[in-house]
Amino acid sequence: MTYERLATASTALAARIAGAGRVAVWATPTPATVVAVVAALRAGVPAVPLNPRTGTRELAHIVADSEPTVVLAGAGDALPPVLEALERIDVDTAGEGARPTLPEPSPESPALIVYTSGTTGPPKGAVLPRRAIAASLDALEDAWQWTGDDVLVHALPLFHVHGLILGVLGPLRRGGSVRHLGRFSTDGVARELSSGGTMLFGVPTMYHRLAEALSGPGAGELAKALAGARLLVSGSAALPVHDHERIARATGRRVIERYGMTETLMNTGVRADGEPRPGTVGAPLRDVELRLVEEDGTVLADDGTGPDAIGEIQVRGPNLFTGYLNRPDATAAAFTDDGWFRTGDMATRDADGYVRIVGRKATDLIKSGGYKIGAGEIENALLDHPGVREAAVTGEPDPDLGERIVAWVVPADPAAPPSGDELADHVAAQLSPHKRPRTVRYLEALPRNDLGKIMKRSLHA
Ligand code: MCA
Ligand code: AMP
Repeated sequence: MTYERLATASTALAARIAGAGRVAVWATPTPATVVAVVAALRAGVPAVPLNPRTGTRELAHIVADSEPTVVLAGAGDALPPVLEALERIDVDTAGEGARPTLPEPSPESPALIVYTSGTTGPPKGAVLPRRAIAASLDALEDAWQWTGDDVLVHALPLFHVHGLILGVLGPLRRGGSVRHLGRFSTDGVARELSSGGTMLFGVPTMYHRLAEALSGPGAGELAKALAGARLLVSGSAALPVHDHERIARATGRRVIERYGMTETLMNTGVRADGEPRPGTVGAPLRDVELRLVEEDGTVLADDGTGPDAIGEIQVRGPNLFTGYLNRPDATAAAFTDDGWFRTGDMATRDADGYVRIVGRKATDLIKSGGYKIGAGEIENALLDHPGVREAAVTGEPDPDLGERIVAWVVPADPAAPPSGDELADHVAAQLSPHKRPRTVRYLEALPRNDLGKIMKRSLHA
């Protein structure tokens, strides 16, 4: 799709949705989604990107919470019943019409509402103002010398920050291009990078699969394609050093990492002209203030914090969200009194400012395939299944997904426990397929302390 076509189609759609309170976007990896999001941005109407695979319970929550009046979808998309009450507009990627200059909404006005999981309860809607998106993308321009000549290749879903903001709005802000693979494949990456692609964005699971393919048949083509890219960037979770090294050995090229969060967009990154250092996520990006804070509130010094000094990453800057939709309590809890956002990520800092993420404060947050998943939401869904009496969910290390969701279940009837597949299907249908347990373990009782709280650490023991 050319810029000309995108401008015409999105302006025509913007005229139709102008004045709507919020629009939901059925975010398939297609040009229709791009036209829909751009139209919403041009109209100044906040867009709520929806994962088309979201299950009934989670989708009902998102719709009730964000109250969109319109849903934008591709012409052939079948929408679930919960969206039927909304006005549906089929996105016409060939839409025609005049192209009046639309007024630029204020920088603080909400652009996108992106749902993200916490440790307990259903996902919260992070309200992202235009200012944050612009600031974060411009900081990446600075860090990566990202220009209109860049051709970005990726296969990230378009309902999260990584794929939508970095992966689509990023190239648009620079006047560059994007080639979305539709779905991830190592062949697709090789094909696009060897025919003009200059940058690859992906989550660690994708780089792990590239590392695997680099030792299989057809490795030569893939290695050449990766070696020819200007930048290979990984984010959304930690890329294990082992995969960093395998890719470097096979291609002579180093993957660089950046660290972000739905609420903060991008915080740190290794620069294009910086030293790639596996195991680190680089230094704070332009205009991002970052500090490490110990449990007792002590702020670690910027310099001289050795590798043993661990603290929670707190950030401040124009890249931050404005708050969680309808959740002033959660918003207040996420910030310190002086406006620092508590990320919950634990890190150390090298002498030159490179940040190393070493863990997470909450054990009840799981990162699987680059998706953030709360143990609590899965436990609640499992408890809804008639065959489950008690349930606890943990994450276990997984070479492909980073972490794998494990469900510990006390069956209602020990003689006839629900199968692992049945429970996985149940969670996929209620929440999302990527939240389904990959392993189910059956117990007679969950280990609890004197207060009745489940002791998750003893589960693994
Ligand atoms: C399997 N499937 C099922 C079931 N079992 N569906 C329903 N019920 C079941 N019981 C389906 C899946 O939906 C999927 O369908 C297929 O089987 C395989 O699924 P799975 O094994 O789960 O995943 P995968 O296809 O191997 O996906 C790996 C992936 C994916 C491509 C790496 O995890 C991914 O796209 N991750 C990106 C996450 C991301 O963008 N995170 C950014 C958020 P089908 O094959 O048809 O699809 S973080 C962020 O934005 C911050 C700001 C940051 O820092 O970036
Ligand atoms: P999300 O809420 O899905 O936006 O995920 C944000 C979280 O992903 C952060 O709080 C980090 O825990 C994690 N994350 C993102 N990028 C990286 C990275 N490069 N290395 C390690 N963790 C990361």
